[in-house]
Amino acid sequence: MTNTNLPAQNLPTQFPNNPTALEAIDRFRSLMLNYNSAVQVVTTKIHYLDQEYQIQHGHTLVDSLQSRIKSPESILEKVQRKHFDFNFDTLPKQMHDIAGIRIIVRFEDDMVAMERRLAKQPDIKILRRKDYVTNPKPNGYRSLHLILAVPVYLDAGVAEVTVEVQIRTIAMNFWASLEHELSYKKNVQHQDELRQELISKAELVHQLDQDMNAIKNQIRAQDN
Ligand code: 0O2
Repeated sequence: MTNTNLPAQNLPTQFPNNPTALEAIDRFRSLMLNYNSAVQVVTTKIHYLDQEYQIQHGHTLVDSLQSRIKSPESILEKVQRKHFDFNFDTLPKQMHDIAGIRIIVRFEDDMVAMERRLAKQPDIKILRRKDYVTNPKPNGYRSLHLILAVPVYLDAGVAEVTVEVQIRTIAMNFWASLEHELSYKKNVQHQDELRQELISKAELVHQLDQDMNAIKNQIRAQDN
């Protein structure tokens, strides 16, 4: 997870005497603290929901969980790319993936079960849902993205903080991690051919997910 403490040695020498800059740093730190708190709240809920599911069904829902807070550089890059205003009041309303949690499950059915359980939480609102499983991206990317609003209790009151939750199978995550590597690496030889290969492998991954889900259902049907 990103450390939001700014290294003191990188600050210009006039910073200690510049109240506006110091206030901006404090506001940025407070904002990042809200996102950190929201990630902790949602992560704790997911662990609890997973343990409850295990008691009910005898096996877990979550294979693994990852979380991150976007780095200041990455926030700035997105602000510029999407032409957002860079202002502490509007930023949280425009950028919803500053805090991100990725839930990796084994089967497509487990994605549905996890989404249902999250949606039932009375203190969580689902603001937006992007279903890249039913409607994959042209490059083959599959995942379910939810933008959640969660309450964070502060001295000054309750802040509603957004967290992007991505729910994927292990196979979808395996594919996405390699595609991400290809997208971010410069000067890769045969990039276009590799992209085409990944598009066809995405279909194999999808077929594998469906087959494994069906086999799992047959195995578990014998328990009843
Ligand atoms: P990182 O390193 O994961 O933080 P929007 O927020 O809706 O205005 P955006 O940002 O395109 O537009 O949102 P979207 O489509 O929900 O995707 C955001 C995140 O999903 C990305 O975050 C990736 O984590 C993941 N993602 C989306 N598309 C792809 C894809 O084609 N390939 C892979 N590997 N991942 C994808 P970041 O900030 O780009 O990166």
